Amino acid sequence: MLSSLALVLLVTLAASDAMKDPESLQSEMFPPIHPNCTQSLTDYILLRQEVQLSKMAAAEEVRTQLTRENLQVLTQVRDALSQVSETLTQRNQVNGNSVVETRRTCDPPFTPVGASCLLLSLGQKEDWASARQFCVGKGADLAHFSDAAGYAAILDYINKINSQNDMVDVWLGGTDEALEGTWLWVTGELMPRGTPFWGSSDGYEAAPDGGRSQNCAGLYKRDQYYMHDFRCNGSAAPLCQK
Ligand SMILES: [Ca+2]
Repeated sequence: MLSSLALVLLVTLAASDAMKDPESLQSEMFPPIHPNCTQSLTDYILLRQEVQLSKMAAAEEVRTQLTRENLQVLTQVRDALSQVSETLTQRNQVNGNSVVETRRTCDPPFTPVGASCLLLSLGQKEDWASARQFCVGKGADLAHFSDAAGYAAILDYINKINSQNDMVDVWLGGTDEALEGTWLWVTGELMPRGTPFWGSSDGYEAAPDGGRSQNCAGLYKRDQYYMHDFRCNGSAAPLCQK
């Protein structure tokens, strides 16, 4: 008897849940913010958006504050650097030194490139020794560089001079004539090796790869002016530097 009563009670409760009206379901899913307030769903969503917007505004304020602080730090760094520069200038003046110009002035037809003056004689095609002689006659020598920045500056200059994109290779002041495999600049310094300086022949073996038959360094137009070892009696345009 007792178990029958419990069964009836359970069935009644289940039926009352299933028959809940949509409004009471909605108020369960989106309860009003205030118990005495009967908000519509739209009001509730608007209120949520308002809260979200005020959070975003607070975050924006934090970001603005950070930007202001960064600007302050950068201004301090700039002021400190100008102060150091001013002090150095004053010291140089006290010691009677003139401030060294970083940019060279070059007599035409040489062009200032970084700390040196360059001349690419594009219409002139001769062997390596003659090209070197041509540069020496101009008070210069065939060009050399020690790092990627120097190489990039030279490439930039060559591409400006060769704006017509002529298929002209360019001689550099580098050779392994004295000792096969030991590449030296005309200054006696070791030439840089590997990338990004030396190219490869038709995408195969990396230059320099010509052995005893190729002992002079140049920039190979067909390989985007990467460095290659050429036969010294080949023809290319002299790139002079002083
Ligand atoms: Ca060689």
